[in-house]
Amino acid sequence: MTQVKNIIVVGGDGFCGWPTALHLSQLGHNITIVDNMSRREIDEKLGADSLTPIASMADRLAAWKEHTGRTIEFENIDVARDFEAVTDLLASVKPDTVIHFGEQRAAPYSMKGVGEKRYTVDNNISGTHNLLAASVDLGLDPHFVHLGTMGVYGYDDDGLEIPEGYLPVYVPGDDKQIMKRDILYPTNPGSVYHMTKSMDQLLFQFYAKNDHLRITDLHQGIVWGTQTDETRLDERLINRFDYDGDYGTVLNRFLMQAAVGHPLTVHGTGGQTRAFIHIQDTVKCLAIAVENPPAKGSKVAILNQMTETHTVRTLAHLVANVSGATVANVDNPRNEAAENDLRVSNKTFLSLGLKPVTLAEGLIEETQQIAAKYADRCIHDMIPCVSTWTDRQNPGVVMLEVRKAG
Ligand code: NAD
Ligand code: USQ
Repeated sequence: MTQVKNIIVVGGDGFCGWPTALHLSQLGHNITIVDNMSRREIDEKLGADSLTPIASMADRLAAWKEHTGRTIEFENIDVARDFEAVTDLLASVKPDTVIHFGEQRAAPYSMKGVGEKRYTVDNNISGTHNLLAASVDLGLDPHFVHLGTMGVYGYDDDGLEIPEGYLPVYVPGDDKQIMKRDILYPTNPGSVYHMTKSMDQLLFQFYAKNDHLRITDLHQGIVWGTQTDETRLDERLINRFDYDGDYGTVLNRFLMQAAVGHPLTVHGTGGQTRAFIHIQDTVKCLAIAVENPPAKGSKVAILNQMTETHTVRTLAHLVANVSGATVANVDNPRNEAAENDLRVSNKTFLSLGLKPVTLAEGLIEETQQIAAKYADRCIHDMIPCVSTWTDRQNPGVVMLEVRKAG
């Protein structure tokens, strides 16, 4: 490590934020976690819970101190709603780096209803903007590292390798000369949640241009796995494991479904190709990003944070092979292409030294063992994906609307 940094980890109680905070603390940095615990509250409201028993923040931090002697600070702040607290925090910590994980991150949750759509937009856009605006107002110059998503690119399936954020375009000028411009890759989000990540991109573009903030936007693929080197140290440090129809992501859902004897719920044909990364690589990528801020005055650095692509049906068959689970093709509750190809450039992380952990049986087994160990905590009613993208997919809603109109 070159230099000890003061790092604020917004969303540091969450699935990616918690192991990242531990890893950066282990590397010697001074960490302040900021979280409003909204994720735990949403679970309560949904009647869901992490499959793994996650300790309270106080117990997590005490366990970390016991094992490493290191202190991680914690501030319970809603970065979207409490601008004064955000300002006070930035003024007192004077961070070298602000890592921003603190958004509502489930696509199905963001499509549940008008309340969830509005909450997702208000929370995600205001949170991002408050952090940027407060930094500028205080005259601070932290490096912003934001967790964006591969989903902003969309799944057009035209064979093009998805570049890292920018697309070179060549346009004829008035005098017939061809002019080159690097534009943000045209976004094509597939849910209200993914749309907020597209909107975040414009906030970053503006603040990098106008205020010369140094910003890295990590377009991350679907994260799978549970444990990292640091969370394995003690059960009180265990990471969360979402499996419910709103927050569970596909591979972890399949691993958990196999552990509890539920058929693997492949949406449609399972021909959807998506980008994936293991949680251990997520924390490594964050450490690399923290050490490599863009130069002041340069455009937003956009890095594709993924290590491999797979179709949903390939994953289902892989999990079925190692576990003996059955595969069920269910109606797709989402409005998405049934089949797509996906080629993605991730050359920056590879050039900065990332050695990807790819889908290996060992890792799958570890995650499966975790799922099996806590299988008795599974709330079976929470497994189906019931959030639909359009009224068409949910005739009950249409009928309700018709009745209201009548
Ligand atoms: P998570 O829901 O587990 O964690 C997010 C955390 O942010 C939660 O602890 C929540 O309480 C907190 N939070 C939300 N709004 C807040 C607010 N207004 N103020 C303070 N704290 C707030 O999600 P995650 O899986 O850890 O994802 C973290 C980030 O990474 C998200 O921005 C997500 O979009 C992105 N990402 C996640 C994945 C994935 O597969 N999990 C993939 C790509 C990108
Ligand atoms: N799917 C199934 N069966 C299931 C669950 C999902 O077939 O039981 C399918 C979905 O229809 C979709 C694909 O699997 O085609 C991925 O779904 P997902 O829930 O694993 O991932 P997604 O909704 O895209 O969101 C997750 C995270 C989000 C992050 C995103 C990265 O929740 O925060 O931004 O992955 S990416 O997908 O690369 O945009």
